[in-house]
Amino acid sequence: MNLNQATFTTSAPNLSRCPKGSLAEVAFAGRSNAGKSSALNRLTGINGLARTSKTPGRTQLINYFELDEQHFLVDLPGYGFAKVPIKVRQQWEQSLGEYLRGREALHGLIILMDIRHPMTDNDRQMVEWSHHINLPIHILLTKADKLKRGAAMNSLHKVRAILKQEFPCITAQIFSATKGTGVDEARQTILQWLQREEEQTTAPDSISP
Ligand SMILES: Nc1nc2c(ncn2[C@@H]2O[C@H](COP(=O)(O)OP(=O)(O)OP(=O)(O)O)[C@@H](O)[C@H]2O)c(=O)[nH]1
Ligand SMILES: [Mg+2]
Repeated sequence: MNLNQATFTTSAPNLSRCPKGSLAEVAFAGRSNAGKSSALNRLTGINGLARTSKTPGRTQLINYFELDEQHFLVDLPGYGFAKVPIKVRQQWEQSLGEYLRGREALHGLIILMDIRHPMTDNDRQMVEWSHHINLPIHILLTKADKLKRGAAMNSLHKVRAILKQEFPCITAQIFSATKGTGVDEARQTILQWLQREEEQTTAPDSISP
């Protein structure tokens, strides 16, 4: 499987409108403006695949990108955008909750946080919620190019220290869509999650009588 085969499939307003035939998918979540769409473009190597914007809150739908008919990358709407009306926000939180809890094909969640201010209250809520439902999580500390190497590593160590204490299964790395920092590491995690289904479906053969 290759991430650079991604093509836009559909935009779904809620769980019931998400594609039916998905066996495995990896979703990207994070605050508005954290760099989800930029990361998707960088990781697939396809400029303009996911729309990026300087205006936070641009992506309001669950955007699906197909790798093949059964494997998808998913760009989720950003959270924590204060200017979104409360009703819209509540509706979105409900849709997001339904998606995270109810989507069997969801094999892992990439949570993106701006490396300059990671683990905001909203981020923590997202992490706690996803962790609670046993969803594998990998954190990308984005926009690492905005900090000097030492400061970026400092932020990574701080986040890792929190994770070690509270969420030992969750991993984190630095990332820059602009410079390409951390792309290989992130791709490895995503591909591993996407391929988990095949391992599970082939496993019973080896123990059959
Ligand atoms: N310097 C720098 N800027 C970045 C990076 N990633 C994203 N940006 C910028 O941050 C802004 C937001 O990026 P998006 O990828 O649209 O963010 P998003 O998380 O998809 O935002 P929403 O869809 O609104 O939730 C854009 O102006 C990007 O160019 C990065 O690695 N480095
Ligand atoms: Mg976006």
